[in-house]
Amino acid sequence: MIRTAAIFALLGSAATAEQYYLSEALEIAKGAPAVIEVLTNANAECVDGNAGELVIFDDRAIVATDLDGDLGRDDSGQMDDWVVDLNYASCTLGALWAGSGGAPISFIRDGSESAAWTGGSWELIRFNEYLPVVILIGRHGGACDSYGAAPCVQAVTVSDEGFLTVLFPEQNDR
Ligand SMILES: [Ca+2]
Repeated sequence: MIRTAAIFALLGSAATAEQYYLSEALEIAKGAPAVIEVLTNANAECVDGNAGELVIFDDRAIVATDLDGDLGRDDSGQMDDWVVDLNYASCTLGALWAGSGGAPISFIRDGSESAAWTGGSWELIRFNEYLPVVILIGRHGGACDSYGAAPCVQAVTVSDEGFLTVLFPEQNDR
């Protein structure tokens, strides 16, 4: 039994390694104009930079989720908030955006409202059921006024107020 589970685990990780390109990527989120815009712009960046075309090499590049806490779904039944993480995409002739601080990660609310930060990873947490989720983004240490690989994390909330994050963290006055 243990051996069977291990084999399935291997198959699971292999399935995410399949590459695909812009046309297939657009199919994943065709009801979300802001996702289409982010992907189309990334492809244009590859073309304009003579770096080929956009290639996505991991399913974590385009994820449907709930960011604003409304648990909304689009016409096809998918969650209507999205994350497009270019850490899992590249240009066919080489990455243009991957640096020591990661790549642009776009967060899209209800398919249409988007904001992006450059980072290496992201995660969602929820303080409690009455609050929207909190997006945690692993940023370049420079964004925390430290060295590049220092653990630097930014928190963002998504709600009717838009994308909110602390602008002046050094101010502790009430
Ligand atoms: Ca939503």
